[in-house]
Amino acid sequence: MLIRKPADIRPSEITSRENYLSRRKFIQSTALAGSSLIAGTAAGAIIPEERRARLTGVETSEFSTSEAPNSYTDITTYNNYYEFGTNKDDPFRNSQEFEPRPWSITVSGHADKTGTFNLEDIVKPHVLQERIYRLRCVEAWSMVIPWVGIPLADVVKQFAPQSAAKYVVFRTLNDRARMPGQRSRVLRWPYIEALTIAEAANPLPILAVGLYGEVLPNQNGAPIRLIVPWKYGFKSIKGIVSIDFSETRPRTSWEIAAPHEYGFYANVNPNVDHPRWSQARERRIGAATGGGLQSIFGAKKQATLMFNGYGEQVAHLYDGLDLRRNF
Ligand SMILES: Nc1nc2c(c(=O)[nH]1)N[C@H]1C(S)=C(S)[C@@H](COP(=O)(O)O)O[C@H]1N2
Ligand SMILES: [Mo]
Repeated sequence: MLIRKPADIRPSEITSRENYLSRRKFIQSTALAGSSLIAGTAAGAIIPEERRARLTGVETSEFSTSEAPNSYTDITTYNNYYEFGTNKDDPFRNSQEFEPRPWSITVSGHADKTGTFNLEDIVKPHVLQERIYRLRCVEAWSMVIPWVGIPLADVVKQFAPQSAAKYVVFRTLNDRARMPGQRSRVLRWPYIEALTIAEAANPLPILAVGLYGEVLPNQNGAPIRLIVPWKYGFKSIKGIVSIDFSETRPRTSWEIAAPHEYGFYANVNPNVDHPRWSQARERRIGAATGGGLQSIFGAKKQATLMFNGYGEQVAHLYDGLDLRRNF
């Protein structure tokens, strides 16, 4: 009998999406029953280097949606990652040679702990969590994605920001030899994104290191990327190499590219249209079309929710702010 390491066995080989969902329910119910076998250990997260290796000690989260996740194929072949090209299948096709290890992150600015840290040392103190989140792209499509990651708020705390730190600024790797899409001037490189310190302290944002219980694929932003579920997808920056605690608000990538179309806040808002299209509805990638005429014209669109449905957790962050002006 051929015996393989767990890391060599892809979940797609051993489980269908339906099995994945029922296995999740099982994990949730046993976690509720107080099993410490499945819950993450205090020893902390370890991210294997091998592609598609399974992550261990992953806890579930109260913040996960119960909506059915998109398929692994949808999530890993329909991507925006302009560092690897601008077509939806370019990141999948052009990122396979990318080596996301070794990886370090430089932390700078108004914080007690700054310097350059190995990825492992940043992630190790934390317990991995699965967060099944809706992702709403500014292009009016959406997916449901089972990320694995660590709360951004905990990572921010780890570096002890000072009172002068008003924004947390993230940058992607800038290396046109490794990221062929950077030879094009479609965006100013490196990709840059930022959150206010209050947004970064909210429990929802995570730094994702995994997908579907496995190590994060390159096209989804390996080895580490931000996820901010109430904002348009472009805030969720991939391939992060630096975190800066800044007193001033930077101009972010899409703001620089088209300031009248993309603002700093980028909160999902069905009431504020993009200048060139409506944001009221969205197309769920991979949604069943039901056949007939609908399958010819594509899946029916569904209503977009204010703050992508996460208003209960985040609306208070914008009290008194005119969201039409601060788009
Ligand atoms: N560095 C970088 N991060 C990025 C992008 C990008 O082009 N470069 N695209 C953004 C956009 S527009 C979206 S919708 C999400 C897509 O994430 P996914 O491909 O993992 O679904 O990544 C975001 N993060
Ligand atoms: Mo996007």
